Amino acid sequence: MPSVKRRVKQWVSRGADRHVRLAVTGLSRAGKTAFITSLINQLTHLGTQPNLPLLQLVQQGRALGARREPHPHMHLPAFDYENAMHALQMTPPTWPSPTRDVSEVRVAVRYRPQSAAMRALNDMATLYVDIVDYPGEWLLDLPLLSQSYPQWSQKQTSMLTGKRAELAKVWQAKAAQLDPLAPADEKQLAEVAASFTEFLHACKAHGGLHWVQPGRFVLPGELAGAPVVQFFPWMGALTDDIKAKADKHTNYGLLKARYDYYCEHVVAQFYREHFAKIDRQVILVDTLQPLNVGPDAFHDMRLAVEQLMQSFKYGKSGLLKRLFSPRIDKVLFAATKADHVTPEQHPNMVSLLQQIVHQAWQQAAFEGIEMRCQSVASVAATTPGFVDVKGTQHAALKGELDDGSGVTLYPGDVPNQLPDADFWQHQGFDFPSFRPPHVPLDAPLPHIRMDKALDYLLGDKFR
Ligand SMILES: Nc1nc2c(ncn2[C@@H]2O[C@H](COP(=O)(O)OP(=O)(O)OP(=O)(O)O)[C@@H](O)[C@H]2O)c(=O)[nH]1
Ligand SMILES: [Mg+2]
Repeated sequence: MPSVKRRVKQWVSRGADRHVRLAVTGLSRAGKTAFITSLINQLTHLGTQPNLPLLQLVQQGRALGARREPHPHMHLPAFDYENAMHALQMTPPTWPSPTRDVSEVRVAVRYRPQSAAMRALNDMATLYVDIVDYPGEWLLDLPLLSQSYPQWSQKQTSMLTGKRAELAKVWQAKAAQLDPLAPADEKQLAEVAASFTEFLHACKAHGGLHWVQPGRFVLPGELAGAPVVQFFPWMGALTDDIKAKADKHTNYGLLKARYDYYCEHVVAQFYREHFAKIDRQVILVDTLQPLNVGPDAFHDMRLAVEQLMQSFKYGKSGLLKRLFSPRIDKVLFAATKADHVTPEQHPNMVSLLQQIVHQAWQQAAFEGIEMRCQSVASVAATTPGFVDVKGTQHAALKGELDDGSGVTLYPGDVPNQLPDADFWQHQGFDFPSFRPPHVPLDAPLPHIRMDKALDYLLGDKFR
């Protein structure tokens, strides 16, 4: 090929290639690793055994194939797809291990362009999808950027009710020993901070309470053990005298200095470094687990989701706009683990999620961001069917429990709106955790509506 023609072709080909940075988040155990693993798995089977009938690219016969490629940001850990798949393909299969930090993976999807003009120049185009997994807890820290240390401390005090207040007693007793104006005792501060961090973990583990601040304390990643994650809210009285005299060599002053440092170098830094570069965002919400636990857990999940949404409320002169130029144009809220309930309950899952999300969404200025709610099972561990009870057919699920025993059950009705007292008293809801399905090595993972999610997130990029 003459060199000018070749260069034109190369140039056109580069023009046909696109990039999209897709971030996946959600509170811990929401299903992020399973979602990303399934997403990669489904895409890499596009060329051989497509399992995405609702993806328009597949319907139009334009999908050619996909493969994983080295991700571009070498300072970020790689999303561990191999290990996740290894866990799912073990005998017996197991769920991938929990993850604690941000990670990234790139998938290149080859397809035939849609427009005749593009096709005349190029028979193939590539969409590079960079997928980022980060803990939703990190987004819970956004309000810290507009609160001073005393204001944040006051807010924390007002949140200490019910179960949370009970769990807080140990660290509060330790903090009460501190003299705010005494020379900073780093050892003592570290001990109270450790006790405060244990309290945050206990809120999640024992209370089913997910709204925890600072979010990095429960998922510190590389910051574990650093002084920047060794502070706690000041619960004692704050007199003007303390505020005036507490320089950074005092207990109170050092706590305040660490808080300020955390806001600037951890929270703001996350928004500048990671959040600013996201094009599309998936927020995974496990709506079923809090229904299993009870009203406090459900209320708390709602609070946490509302808080997560604040990160998409840029406003004209909002805090986030001042930090960077946000570019997210689509957000998908997905209610995960839909295979835990029978298919006729899926619409209820979606309307429940919509209720959680919409109230907050409608009141806010989310200019230029499109939003959708849907339900999804990244890796379907059950098969739906019917059981005959005295001559009547009832919807049921078949699956394997963690111990390998097979069960057929009906876990309960999902409320289609925010559950009221009556729901908690009478209806109840109970589902076990299922073992992942046995999948042949070369087959794609079974899922529910991953294709619909992909079509919403990426469909318009396959032009
Ligand atoms: N049945 C079913 N269970 C799921 C599905 N996705 C996730 N789970 C369950 O939820 C657990 C948590 O899923 P992960 O994908 O590890 O969640 P995560 O958000 O990455 O969790 P962390 O890394 O701990 O923050 C899994 O171990 C499974 O038990 C699904 O599609 N179906
Ligand atoms: Mg994970």
